[in-house]
Amino acid sequence: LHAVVGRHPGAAVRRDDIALVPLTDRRKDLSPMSKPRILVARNIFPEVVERLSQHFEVESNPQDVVWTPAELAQKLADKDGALTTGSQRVDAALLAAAPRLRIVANMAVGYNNFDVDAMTAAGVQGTNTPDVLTETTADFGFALLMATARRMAESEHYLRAGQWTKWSYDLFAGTEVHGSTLGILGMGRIGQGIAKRGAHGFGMNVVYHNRSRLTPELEAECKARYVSKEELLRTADHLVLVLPYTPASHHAIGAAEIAQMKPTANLINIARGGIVDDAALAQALKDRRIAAAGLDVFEGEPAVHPELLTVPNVVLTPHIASATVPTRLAMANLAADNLVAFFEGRGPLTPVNTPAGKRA
Ligand code: 8YV
Repeated sequence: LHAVVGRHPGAAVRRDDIALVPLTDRRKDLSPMSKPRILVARNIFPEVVERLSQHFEVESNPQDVVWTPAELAQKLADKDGALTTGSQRVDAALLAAAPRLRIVANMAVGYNNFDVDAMTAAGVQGTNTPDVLTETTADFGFALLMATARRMAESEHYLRAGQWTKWSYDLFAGTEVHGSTLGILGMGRIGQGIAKRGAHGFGMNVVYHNRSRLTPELEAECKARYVSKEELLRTADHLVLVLPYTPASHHAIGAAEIAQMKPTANLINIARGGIVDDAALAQALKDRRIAAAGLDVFEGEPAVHPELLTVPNVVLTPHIASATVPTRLAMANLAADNLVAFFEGRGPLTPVNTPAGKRA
């Protein structure tokens, strides 16, 4: 409850206008034409929050508290829009608790945190941040591939632990990158970026599998050949996962798929936790059924399967594939631009759904 003075804009303030009313009612009463209210659900660049404040009444989260779903619902009870990251779940229950909410702008290209059908049915617009992170994320995918193939994390730990006493012919001998076969599962923009790096930079033979085949022009640009998932698993020396996480891609790589891979192969996941069965992967790495893995994403992250923390032949990074300052800034700005464009009536820039109806 907040003490409120002057319930009618422009009216002279009288002592008996002072009332204790809930903050939401107060704002409604004070200015029916007030700016839309926006929640910025995680701490982001202050300059982007500042820019949003020029258009909206903003509640931000500078302490970067990771709100529970119930806390998030409570914060959204009086909001017209939200800027989220991949860690806030937007589902029917949340939407029911946020009757004014009209748009959720995700600061991520992936939007598996959205129940898109529930949003569409509720008339809530969703947006994401494609394109601005493509090359940065492809760079990281390739970096993780290299680090995994050439055992960079494992060998660094060994050196730091003071275990390096002499050269030996097979000390951390890894897998060849140049001239090898690069397999890509999921051939969207980021997959294509990785394919180009592999084909043009490292002379790799690129094969891919995707729900739909690329045009002949794009296949030529990427020097990539379309194969079945079985052939991809069987032939890749380095298998990179860059597909969206959906019910259909849950555990797309499990024990059965790993069993089809070469014992010398490396598996790289920069897509989403849950696409790989982490328990099955940890067991396979332990048993050396594949050579190594590079993982930027995990089932149930930020928790990591305890077995993955004990096996040496895995490179683990904390979901940082898009993490360069210019790219994260571009992502935050695009999410903000989506909110501004939407409330100015210009329509969202990068929508992920077409809501059935409109919320008032
Ligand atoms: C984000 C990502 O950092 O864009 C994505 O889909 O996975 C990352 O770039 C993460 O989702 C936080 O929003």
